[in-house]
Amino acid sequence: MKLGIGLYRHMLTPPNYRFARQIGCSHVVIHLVDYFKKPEPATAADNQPVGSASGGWGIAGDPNALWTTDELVAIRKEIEAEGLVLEAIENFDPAHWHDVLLDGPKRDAHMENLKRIVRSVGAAGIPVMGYNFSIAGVAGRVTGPFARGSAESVGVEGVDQTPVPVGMVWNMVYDQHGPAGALAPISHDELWKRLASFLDELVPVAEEAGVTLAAHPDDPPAATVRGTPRLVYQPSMYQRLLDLKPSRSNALEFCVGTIAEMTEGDVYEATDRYSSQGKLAYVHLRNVRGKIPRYHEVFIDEGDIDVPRIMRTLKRNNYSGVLIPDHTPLVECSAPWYAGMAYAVGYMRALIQTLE
Ligand SMILES: [Mn+2]
Repeated sequence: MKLGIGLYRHMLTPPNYRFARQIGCSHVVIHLVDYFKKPEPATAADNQPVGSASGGWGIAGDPNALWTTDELVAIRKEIEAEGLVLEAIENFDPAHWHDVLLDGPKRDAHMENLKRIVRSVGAAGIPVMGYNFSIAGVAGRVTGPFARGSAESVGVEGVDQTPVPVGMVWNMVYDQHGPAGALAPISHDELWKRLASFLDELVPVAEEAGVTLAAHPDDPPAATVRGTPRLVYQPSMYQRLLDLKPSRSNALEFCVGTIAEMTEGDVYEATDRYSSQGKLAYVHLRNVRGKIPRYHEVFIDEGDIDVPRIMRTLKRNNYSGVLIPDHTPLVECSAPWYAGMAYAVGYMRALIQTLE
C-alpha cells in the first residue's frame, strides 16, 4: 500500500510537495477545481445567495478553459521533481459538466468536455480521474469543536433539504445570473439513467486513454439532500455503479469515512467486498463518530471505525494502491491543516509498516 495526500488547487507548490514527502507520502492526489472562488459583486439580476448558509462553496471555473495536456504535464513534472508520483485528479469542475448532471441543453457538449479532459489526463500520464456524480454535492455540513480536545472539524446535524436554486449544482454556482427558482424534482431512477449514459460514453474513452474513473460515494450519504436524489448512499449501491459498466476503467474512489456514515451494511464488509474485486482506484481514509443524519468527523485514531481492521482487510485482499487521509480535524497551532495531515499520515504509515 502507498501513502498519499490530497492537495487543493492553491496548494500545488513545491513547498507543499516537500511537506508531503517529508511526512512520508510517496503519492499526491490533486484538486484542480477552485472550490472557494468568490462571486462577482451581486447585481439586482442575480438569483444566487452565494455565501449564505445554503449558498454552497463558491463559483465554478471557466466553462471554456478545459484542463490541457500541457498544463497537466507541467504539474506532474513539478511533483516528480520533488520525488513524488501524481496519482490522481479529484473532481471535474461543475463549469465543464453541469448539464451532464442536470441533463440540460448542453449535455452532449459537456460529455465532449469530459472526454477531452479524460484524454488529456491520460496523455499527461496521470492514471486516475476521481469524480462524484451528484446534484447537491457535499451540501449542508456544519463546523464545530467535534474532535478530541475540541479540535475543529466538520459534520452533519440533520440533512439540508433547502431546494437547490437554478444555476447551482454540486454545491457550486455555475450561473449567477440565471432565472430565479429551484431545480425541478427528479427521481432516483432518473439520476441512475444519467449516470448510466455518462459511464456508457466515458468509460470507453477512459479505457483508450489508460485512465481509471473513480467514483466517490455521496457525502453526506442520505437518500436525498436539498431535495435531490443521491446515487451511492448505502454500501451496496457501489455494486450497482460497477455493474452498470464492467471495465478496468470503472472503479471507486473508496471513501471509508463516508461508507461508515451510511445506515446499512458495515464498513468492514464493504471494504472486503470491493477490495476483493480489485475495484479500489484509491482510498480516502478518515474516522467518524455517528451515522447519517448525525455524525462528526474526528481524528483517525478515535471514532467508530477500527482503522487497523480496515488496513488489515486491504492488505489481505492485496490492495496495492494509494491511501490518502481525505480530510482531518484542524490541530490548534500555527499550521492547523498541516499538523492534522501530518498526524493522520504518520498514523497510517505506522500501520502500513506494521502490516508489511
Ligand atoms: Mn471522501
